[in-house]
Amino acid sequence: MSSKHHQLVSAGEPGMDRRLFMSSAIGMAAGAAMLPASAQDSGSGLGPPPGASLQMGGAPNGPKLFRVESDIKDVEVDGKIPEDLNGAFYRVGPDPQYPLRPGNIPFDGEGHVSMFRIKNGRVDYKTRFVRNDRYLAQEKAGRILFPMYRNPTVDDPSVKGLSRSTANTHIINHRNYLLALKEDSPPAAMNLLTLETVHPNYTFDGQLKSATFTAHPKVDSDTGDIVAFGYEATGFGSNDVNIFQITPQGKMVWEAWIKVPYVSLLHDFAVTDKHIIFYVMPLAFDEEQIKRGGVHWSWQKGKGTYFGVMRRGGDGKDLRWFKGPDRSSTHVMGAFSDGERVYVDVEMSEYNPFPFMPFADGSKWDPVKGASQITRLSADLSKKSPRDYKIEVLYPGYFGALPRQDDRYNTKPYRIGYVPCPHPNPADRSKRPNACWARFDHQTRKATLFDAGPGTTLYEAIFVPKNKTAPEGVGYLLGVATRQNEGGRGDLLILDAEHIEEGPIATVKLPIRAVPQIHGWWVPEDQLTST
Ligand code: V55
Ligand code: FE
Repeated sequence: MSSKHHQLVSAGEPGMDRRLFMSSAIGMAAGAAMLPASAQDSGSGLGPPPGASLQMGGAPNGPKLFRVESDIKDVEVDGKIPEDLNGAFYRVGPDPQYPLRPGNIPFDGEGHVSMFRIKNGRVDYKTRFVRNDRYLAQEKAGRILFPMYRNPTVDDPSVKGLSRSTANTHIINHRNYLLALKEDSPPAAMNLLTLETVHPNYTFDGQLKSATFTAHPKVDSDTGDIVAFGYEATGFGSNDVNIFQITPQGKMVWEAWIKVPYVSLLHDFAVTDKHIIFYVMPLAFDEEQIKRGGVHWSWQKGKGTYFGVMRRGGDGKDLRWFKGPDRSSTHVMGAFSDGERVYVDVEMSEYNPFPFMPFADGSKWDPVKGASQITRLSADLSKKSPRDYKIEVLYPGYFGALPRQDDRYNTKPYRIGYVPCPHPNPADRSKRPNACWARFDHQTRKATLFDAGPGTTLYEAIFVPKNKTAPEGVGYLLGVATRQNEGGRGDLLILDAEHIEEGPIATVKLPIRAVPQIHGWWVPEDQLTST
């Protein structure tokens, strides 16, 4: 870990680390591009700027930590909750249990889960930390025992062998559990209604062979099976990837093993009706940096990218890698196969989208190169010898990360996607990053925009179908807004997903700020009450 990077993320100076974190969040740099540092404060997919006093506890001279677990019955609502919107909106994000150590990164905060339980026009709000091995050990010790992101070599000796999971990245439901996910470990299983942690290391009744489980499983559009993977699957730093499919009843019905060309942040993947697609990019495992006490990854310029395609249901031996130039892609919006062609829509930047992730060559982060755009990657499998994959920016002028789709279309051709973004107008873009949600229609290649207005930043939005059989994109768009001028207070916004430009149908007004979010998930009423 270079001393330079230590300076970048200093937990002792909340103003400093929060500012850098907030200027970037999840590859959100787009909005912050070409700005003075002061203006960059307000850009983020993870929340409001540090100036909004409560965000991540990041107020200058304010508390360093948030950690407030809430139970609020019948939260105030402006407007009217749609009658057909019944279920629960879950979110998870890092909320450090103790201040992050110097040199550590915001991805290492402990997972705090929030739930908006929506029923018959009313909303209850509940939040709980994931009480897994790490959380409980640190609670008992009264201090941090896992001081560095995905670096077990510097752990306190008392926790050797315990799961290091923060469970802070994504949350899904499976059988009667809510699974809190961190890609370096098995899931933590929670009770869907009480948010109690019931299995801190859930291995699907011992069926999970991989040491890890991705934060981005896909739901098969036809069967409802979960298709997922684990990387570094046979141990820390290993190049093995285990891919598997689990039925809604919890039975693992397929698994395969592959190797990656080099060990990288394999954060998401794509699944179609026929294919599994991985994307290996130069945010790569850095053994020397780990030995020096630093984080797991560094941006390693020149390693190139690999777009890997294999058939579903096989043994993985047919896997082919298509090579490409250095790029970064963290999240998939949607993917589909058309005969022997595969298409994967991703957020893509020229390089490292995270300013807090170190560069192996010591270079300084450039927000322009780190800015993501929705980009279509494709490869033609009918070609005999592996060649380059194709790269096409779908909506030039629009920047943003954390794309989502109607999740019923995870493995099928799809038409509509959503992404948090700054206003595409360049002047507004520089002033109000993450003030908007964009809705993209791939059939017309048109974008529509919800502009939340000055002083508001938006987290990732999720799509909720109006009912089980509603056509694609017919339903609601849900997500949390942070009101910077109200101490970082949180509002849940509910929009008509077909007309997001009309603004919220209902606004659920929290009296405090919402817990941070990386990703969110919707569980419909029938799946909640059948448990
Ligand atoms: C991401 C988030 C993580 C992580 C790796 O792009 C990738 C998101 C919150 O933690 O460990
Ligand atoms: Fe993610």
